[in-house]
Order: sequence, then C-alpha cells, then structure tokens
Amino acid sequence: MTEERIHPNLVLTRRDAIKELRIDREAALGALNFEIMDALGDFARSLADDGDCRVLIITGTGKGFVAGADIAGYHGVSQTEFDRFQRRSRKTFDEIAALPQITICAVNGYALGGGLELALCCDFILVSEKARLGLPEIKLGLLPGGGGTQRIQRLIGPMRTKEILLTGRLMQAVEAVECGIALKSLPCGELLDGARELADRLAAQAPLALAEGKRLVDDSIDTPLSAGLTFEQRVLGALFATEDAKEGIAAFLEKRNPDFRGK
Ligand code: CO8
Repeated sequence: MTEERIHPNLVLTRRDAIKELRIDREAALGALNFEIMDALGDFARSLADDGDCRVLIITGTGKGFVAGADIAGYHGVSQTEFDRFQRRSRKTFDEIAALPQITICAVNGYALGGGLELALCCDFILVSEKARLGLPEIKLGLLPGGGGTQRIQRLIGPMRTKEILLTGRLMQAVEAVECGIALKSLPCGELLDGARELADRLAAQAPLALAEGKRLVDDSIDTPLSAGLTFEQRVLGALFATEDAKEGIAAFLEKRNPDFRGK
C-alpha cells in the first residue's frame, strides 16, 4: 500500500489494482474550491489512462465527505469567474462519470450540493450511518449546477428529486438506501472496509468484461432498447474472442480460480 499527497487536500493510496482518493479538508467539511476541483479533474484524466487500475474508491475525512462547493470561496466572485467554475465542475464531474474504472463513493459524512453530485458520478455509493445527503442550494437562492437536478432523478425519479431539490432538506443514510441513491449503509467504522471489500470483488473480475459491463449499463441510459440490445450482443461477441473468456471457461471446467490478464 503506497500513500501520496497529490494536492494539499487530496490523498491517494494504491493497493494492487485499487486506488483510493481521500478528500482531506476537514475544517471546511470537504467543501470543493477551484483548486480542489482542478486537481480532481487532473486526477481523473490521468486515471483514465491508467490501465493497471481497475477500481477507484473516493471518500472524505471526518464528519464531512464534501459539504458542497466552497461557499466562502465563491462569495463575491465575478460572474465570469463563477461561470468558469461551473464549466470546470461540469468537465470534472463528466470525466469522473466517464472513467473506465469502476468507482465507489464511500460517503463518510455530509454529501451536500456538489458533494452529492460528485457521489452521483460514481458507480456505487456506500454511506456511513452518520452520512447526510442533500441538495441544499435552494436555501442559498440557487440550484445545483453539477448534475444534481439530472443524475439523481435517474435513480429516484422526478417526484422525489423535486422534493429533495425544492425543500433542500437533508436525507439520512437509511433513506438514501431505501430510495436507491446508495447501495448500502454501514456503521461509521466499517464504511471503508465495506468499500474495500466491494472493490476487491470487482477487481478480481475479468478486466475487459468489467469495463464493458459498466459502459453497457451507462450507455443504455441514452440508447433506445433495440440499439442497446444489439450493442450488448456485439460486446459479448467481442469478449468471447478474448483470452480472458477462454481462461474463465477453462477455469470453470477445471474447477479452479481463473487467472485473468485483461487480454
Ligand atoms: N463551503 C465552505 N465552508 C463550509 C461549507 C461549504 N459548503 N460547509 C461547511 N463549511 C464550513 C463552515 O463554514 C465551518 O467553518 P468554520 O468552522 O470556519 O466556521 C465548518 O465547515 C464546519 O461547519 P459548521 O460549523 O456549519 O458544521 P455543522 O455541523 O454545524 O453544520 C452543515 C454542517 C449542515 C453541513 C453546514 O455546514 C452547512 O449547511 N453547510 C453548507 C452546505 C451547503 O449549502 N452546501 C451546498 C453548497 S452550494 C453548491 O454546492 C453549489 C452552488 C455553489 C455556489 C456558491 C455561491 C456563493
């Protein structure tokens, strides 16, 4: 396990094919300023080219995962600067959502505004029992700008989205699981172990099938069913030709664990 501080507020750990990114800005409950958003974008771009990493865990520090955009940092900025941040955050969040790696967000505390939007860019959200999730921008006279009105409704539907968005209330962990935002809720001290356990199970799968499976499901959101079904069969056909598929089938028949190589 190696640990590296890639930015004053971002700590990166690597264990085999799994990377863990911890947002470390406890004094502001993980709030995202321009610099952290830039650094997250740089990190996502470099990770996209890292063929050795198959799973990314994103988590926070203390009682905040990310309590949103840095309100103090944006207070008084010009409209131009504000618009630049919006474009930047859109790009960063899109880059995280498009990562070929499987992404797990381990929400340790407050995931509000941009924090919930960041979590929604991940494939899996696990929450600690103390986590609180919400889109409270309306209380500032604003609305979300990082996908909050869009990505969340694909999980919970338009009516629940409007209720969360338009009241700005915070959800408890149990509600986030019940409504489908989060996969499961864990006691605080078990959150990271739970995320690592899931990461291990994912990282053990055939790498090409893992990445293609994620892409098939994600792309289906914008694809008509017939085109999605055709694409699914093309992907399966291409996977059938891989060395990993031959290895997986041989390992099953020989009653042994497969040794997948990502080829
Ligand atoms: N930005 C900057 N600092 C923050 C943020 C934030 N989003 N959230 C918390 N902090 C800081 C607090 O100011 C405080 O700092 P200090 O100790 O120096 O006073 C510290 O973190 C601890 O916070 P609290 O004392 O408030 O802790 P509590 O446990 O009492 O409350 C809450 C926790 C409920 C999370 C509370 O801090 C809160 O409501 N935070 C704001 C949440 C929020 O509104 N998030 C959405 C932000 S808006 C957004 O994401 C998109 C629009 C961006 C436009 C901004 C234009 C100005």
